[in-house]
Amino acid sequence: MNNSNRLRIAIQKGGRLSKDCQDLLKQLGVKLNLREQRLIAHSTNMPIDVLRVRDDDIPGLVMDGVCDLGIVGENVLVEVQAERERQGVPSEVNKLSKLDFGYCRLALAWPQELGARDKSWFEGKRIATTYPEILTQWLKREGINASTVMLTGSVEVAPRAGLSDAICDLVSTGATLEANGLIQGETILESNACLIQNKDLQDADKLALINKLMPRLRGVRQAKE
Ligand code: PRT
Ligand code: ZN
Repeated sequence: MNNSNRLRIAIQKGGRLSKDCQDLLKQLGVKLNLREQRLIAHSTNMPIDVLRVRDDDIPGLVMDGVCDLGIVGENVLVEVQAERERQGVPSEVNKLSKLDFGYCRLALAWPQELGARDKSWFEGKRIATTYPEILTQWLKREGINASTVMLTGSVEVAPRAGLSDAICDLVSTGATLEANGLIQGETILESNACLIQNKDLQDADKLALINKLMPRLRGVRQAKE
């Protein structure tokens, strides 16, 4: 558990969500002394410490109470949750808010030369993905028997490299799929960044600080509409 009396927030260190997270904290009035290489940034005007880590680590840090809050893509949250549930490790969090950045969808895709295909084509196929838990649950729901090939990067080249028949990957503009000669199929998850809280957080001062920040967050979101 985070026994420090400062509210600890986990955000992505370097990646697609980093700048939006830093901008959001600034809009909430949290002043940070950010030094590039530092794991922890201390706020200079509020009892807040920001932990900068890989996005994949954020749900676990919040679920285990190492951090009180975290900002992460729902895609990563759902994947980690499913994995931990399967392992019987605590996997619940309080989802405080959806955020207005990091939008993407997790979608199936296959080589263009195959043309249009429906879901039944996936029967018996190998699908490369960074999200095996979400994909496996979807395949089960759809009653499709297919195997997953776990890749943490370069998923879009897997069919061409002969590693898989199809892929299940994050898409935002669709340019990466197109550049790799892939057709986009069914979306299996829509995702935004979201703000999560450790579900056992009881420290009154921290909860009071969160209660002070939440109306500001709603204000920031409304101003964007
Ligand atoms: O180092 P670390 O582990 O922290 O970062 P990472 O490399 O795992 O993640 P990163 O920074 O790439 O993405 C962080 C989060 O941003 C993701 O978990 C999503 O919630 C969100 N996000 C939003 C995206 C995209 N859009 C996205 N387009 N994450 C990845 N992509 C990739 C996708 O995997 C594919 O390679 O972008 C490519 C497709 O983009 P388009 O525009 O060509 O369709
Ligand atoms: Zn990651």
